Amino acid sequence: MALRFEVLGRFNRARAAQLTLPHFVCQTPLFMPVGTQGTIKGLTTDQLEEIGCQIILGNTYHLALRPTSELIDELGGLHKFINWPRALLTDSGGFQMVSLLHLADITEKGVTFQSPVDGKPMLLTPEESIQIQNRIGADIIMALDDVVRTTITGPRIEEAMYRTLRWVDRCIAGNISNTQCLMLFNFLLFIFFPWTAHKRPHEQNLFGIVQGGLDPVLRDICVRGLVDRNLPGYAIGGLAGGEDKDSFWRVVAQCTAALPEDKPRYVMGVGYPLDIVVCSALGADMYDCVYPTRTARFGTALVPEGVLKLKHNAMVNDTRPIDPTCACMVCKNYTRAYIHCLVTKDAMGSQLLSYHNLYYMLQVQTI
Ligand code: PRF
Ligand code: ZN
Repeated sequence: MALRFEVLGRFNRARAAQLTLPHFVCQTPLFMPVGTQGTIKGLTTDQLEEIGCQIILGNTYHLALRPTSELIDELGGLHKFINWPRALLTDSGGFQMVSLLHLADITEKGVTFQSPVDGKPMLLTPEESIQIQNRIGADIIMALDDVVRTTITGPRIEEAMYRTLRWVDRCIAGNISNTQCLMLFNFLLFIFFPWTAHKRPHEQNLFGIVQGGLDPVLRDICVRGLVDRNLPGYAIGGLAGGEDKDSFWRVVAQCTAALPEDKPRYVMGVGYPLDIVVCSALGADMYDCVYPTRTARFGTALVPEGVLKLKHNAMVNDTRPIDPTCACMVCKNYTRAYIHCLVTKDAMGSQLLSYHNLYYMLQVQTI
């Protein structure tokens, strides 16, 4: 296991912990901004460090298409490629395919989809997802899961949960065999060409993902199955897809209560400030979401009262900062009137809003 998880303090079910990863020592609860292609749209890695970002998320599916995992590997791994010294996590790709490409077809072998590059059918298997993630080199890699919307009912939920458990075994086996091959390769490389050895696959942590829709019996089977496999961390998947808050929080409460105390718990795709506070109170530690940066590109700022729409006409001559209580660089230097003027007209508008929104999220995680 290439991580250490030390709980530093508890309040009822909530905990604050130190998560030591190969590239960074993180404090939890933590929020991971999503950098689909490796980069967070509109922000430099220096700015991300400046606002206290500890770990960013990349997507296997997008990175495998462009620039390709082979190229990232050849150029020394994703950390080096994007110039990010801190921690990285890659998602396995299945969820992105199913959510982005309605034509994706899931069978026992894997997920088949039409390549957006040349339209040819492509198959992503659990073994391939792991191989790609091993090449990318993130600190945390995710098992390929069979994701279904929580709003559907019937036998498909059960099928997806059991398939997720079968696929996690293929991911574990693939990760072990790639790791062994690469360790041997690295050893030989180190003996003959020590300056070229950069791959450290044994320092990656494979997390399993709990599925099972809104059904407590299925969630219970999945949690137990994953805990038996003794993985370094566990994610709660299949949520934040249109179900009501009560059902969503109920599933999180059930899973966090059953997952081990001494391992990190990651709720996938969650990024509304309220959900982060509630899930952290229920004992979750990690989150990711495109919401803060996506909503910034639509001209919306996150503020303690909720949201502030910078496109609104009322901003035309408003000389206050986005949030007078915020200590970020944007709120210290720019007025709402200026950002209103830029928004939709100049990339700087969404860059400034993304900076503020991520700063806000990274403050929420420390409350
Ligand atoms: N699985 C994976 N990635 C995800 C999710 C999931 O269930 C979600 C939750 N809808 C967000 N991202 N692999
Ligand atoms: Zn601010």
